[in-house]
Amino acid sequence: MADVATAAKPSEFVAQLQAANLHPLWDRFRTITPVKPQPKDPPLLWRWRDIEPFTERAASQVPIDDVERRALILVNPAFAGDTVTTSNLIAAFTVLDPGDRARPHRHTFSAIRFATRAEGAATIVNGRRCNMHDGDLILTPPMCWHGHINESDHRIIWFDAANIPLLRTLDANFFEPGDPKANQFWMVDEGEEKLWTEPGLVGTELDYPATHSPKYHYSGAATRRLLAALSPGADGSRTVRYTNPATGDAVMPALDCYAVRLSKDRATRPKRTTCNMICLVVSGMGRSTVGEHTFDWSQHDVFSIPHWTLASHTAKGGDADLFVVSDKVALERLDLLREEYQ
Ligand code: 1HN
Repeated sequence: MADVATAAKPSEFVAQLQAANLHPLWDRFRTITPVKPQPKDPPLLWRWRDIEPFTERAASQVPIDDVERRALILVNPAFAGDTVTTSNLIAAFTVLDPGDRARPHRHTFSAIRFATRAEGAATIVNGRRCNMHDGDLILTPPMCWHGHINESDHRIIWFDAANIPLLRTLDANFFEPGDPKANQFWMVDEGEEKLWTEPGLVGTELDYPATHSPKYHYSGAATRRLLAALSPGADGSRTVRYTNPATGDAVMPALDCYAVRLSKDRATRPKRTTCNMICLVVSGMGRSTVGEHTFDWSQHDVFSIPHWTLASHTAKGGDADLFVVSDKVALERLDLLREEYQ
């Protein structure tokens, strides 16, 4: 029995524990072990028509030589001012004027570009030139050197995504600048990218990293052909996963990409998953219900599907294509992926 006269009151006891760098588990067990995931963010839609004027201003006010990248990041205010789109992920739009070069660098986070209006731009990845065409996906895997160039006569815009917030949580980010004056960086052709353009054919003596896709450039035209060839599922949707051609796995260690085609007026079955997703509307129009929110979207709009939030999508007026970037492979590798249909 505690000596009632001398026992500290619970709050005093907790204060004394805290002063000794100890916490009681009993008063915070439910907080630190919630019965299900608790996303910080409600889903959010960013409309292209609201973003576009800022891309114009960024291009005219921010000289590319003064900055690492001229990108506008889509931020959810639920992260209290932190630069996060949804848990583990950020998305952005990059704008480059004719002649602009975004200098070479490399880093441990994984990133992608998806060409929305980027005809005439190129990303150089590890000495391979990847010319951007409509709907192309270009990977910049961990620690691969990359820089961007606009050699067209018009302003170009593409969609970016990266797992920077995940690497910040893990505090595992390393960054190395390249030499901004090294002209030879840009003087390359497609190089070894040609080794990875024929599906199902792999050179037996090739030396390539097993940790991410050895293919960096995925053609939009090929993606659209495959989407058209697939039979729609029961809910009218078709999904293509971008994969590492050497292993069949996700393209990068903690960033996973998908192309989805929705059939007109067919709602997908409401689903929730422990992974986080950011959806770019590639073409068409439609409506998504994500958690408590319903969004009407059209081309170049972006919306988030935070983890463990029910989502259903419907194309309106015709079919619609979405590009989806997610942390699904990260959850899979930790054996934390759970998916549920309503
Ligand atoms: C990024 O890493 C690059 O490395 C470009 O080329 C744009 C936008 C948001 C987050 C990371 C790049 C980006 C980005």
